[in-house]
Amino acid sequence: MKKAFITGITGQDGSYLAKLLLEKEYDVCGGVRRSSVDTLTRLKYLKIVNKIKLLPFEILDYGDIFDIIKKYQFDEVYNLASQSFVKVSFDQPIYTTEVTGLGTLRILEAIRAVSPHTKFYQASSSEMFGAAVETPQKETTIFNPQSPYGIAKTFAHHASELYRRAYDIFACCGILFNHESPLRGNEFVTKKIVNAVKAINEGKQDHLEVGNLNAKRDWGFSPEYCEAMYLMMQHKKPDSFVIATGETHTIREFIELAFKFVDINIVWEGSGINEIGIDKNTNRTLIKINPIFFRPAEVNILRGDASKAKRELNWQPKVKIEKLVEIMMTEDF
Ligand code: NDP
Ligand code: GDR
Repeated sequence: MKKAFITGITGQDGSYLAKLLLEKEYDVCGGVRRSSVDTLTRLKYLKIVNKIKLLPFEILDYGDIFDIIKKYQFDEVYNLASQSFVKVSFDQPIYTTEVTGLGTLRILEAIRAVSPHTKFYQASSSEMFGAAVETPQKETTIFNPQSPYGIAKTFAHHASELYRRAYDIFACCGILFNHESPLRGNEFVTKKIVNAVKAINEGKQDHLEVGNLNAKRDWGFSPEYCEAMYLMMQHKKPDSFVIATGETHTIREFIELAFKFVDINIVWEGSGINEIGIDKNTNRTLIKINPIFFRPAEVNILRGDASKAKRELNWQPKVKIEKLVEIMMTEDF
């Protein structure tokens, strides 16, 4: 039985990845940091919390990481722990870099020192492309990050590739574009929209406030992206792969699709921060712009080219935006 360790197991991807590895009959361990509130809700929702060995884990603490990596001698470590909210990374750049950047290096160092046979997966991000120098973005596209989060992920990505080259560690990097699900954190734009549309439709919320409507993202479905992580770790050699749908859509389009799901057609009026979204039938204002959701620097367009993953891993995304909206509008978490 293979033994895997997932950092960030309480998050969206960590939960789905744990489920996938359990289905593949792995012995799954997960790192959980201490909290005064219950952070196991996703694992409980998926009914897998009792099948996982949960280990106290803090990615800022090298001693903690070293002891775990030395003691368990895992076959595979998936590093998903991160301060993953781009907007917060502008408010807490040093903390974000400690967790998301140096955190990765701490794990790589422990593997190098005491468990070099362990395969390592790094959760790299399309945010590394930032103000992208070409579209679509692929593995060879130069990074141009636009946030402290993007910079920290770029550092972690380079560190992972260096440990692969310099120390022969099986270090894979999945350059994953945005991926969503019912388990997505409430602060990310897709889940925020879906929650608001449901609440507005049930008369529990007056309207939705968002930031930049025109940013474009390549949105996929988290469980499918976790399958790609697993496939990378089973590949004959460690490598880096873009994982994306190849389609890009604006925040505006996502909002329109979510409202359409509850039979509300949105029309837009005005421009800039005065733009509003109106219910075509009732003329009621349902969407407003609030500048507090703008970022000091924005990533305007991301669209990935996953041909390498299709070719070498036989990985294909099936869920595109319409289906994704349907899944998120239908399933409540
Ligand atoms: P989430 O924000 O849902 O989960 C982040 C996880 O990291 C949580 O389990 C959180 O624990 C844990 N964590 C945060 N800080 C620490 C810390 N100091 N020590 C230990 N654990 C910590 O992220 P996702 O599941 O969406 O993403 C998984 C990974 O993939 C992240 O690294 C993210 O940056 C990256 N990524 C995500 C993409 C996406 O679209 N979802 C795209 C590309 C990359 P807690 O529950 O206690 O907060
Ligand atoms: P992102 O995701 O920054 O791409 O990072 P997020 O959903 O936060 O933002 C996507 C885009 O939507 C715009 N936007 C808003 N965003 C939020 N959160 N709230 C709003 O009200 C709002 N209005 C407009 C943003 O400006 C942005 O352009 C996600 C995270 O999962 C990262 O960890 C991951 O690495 C990348 O995806 C790929």
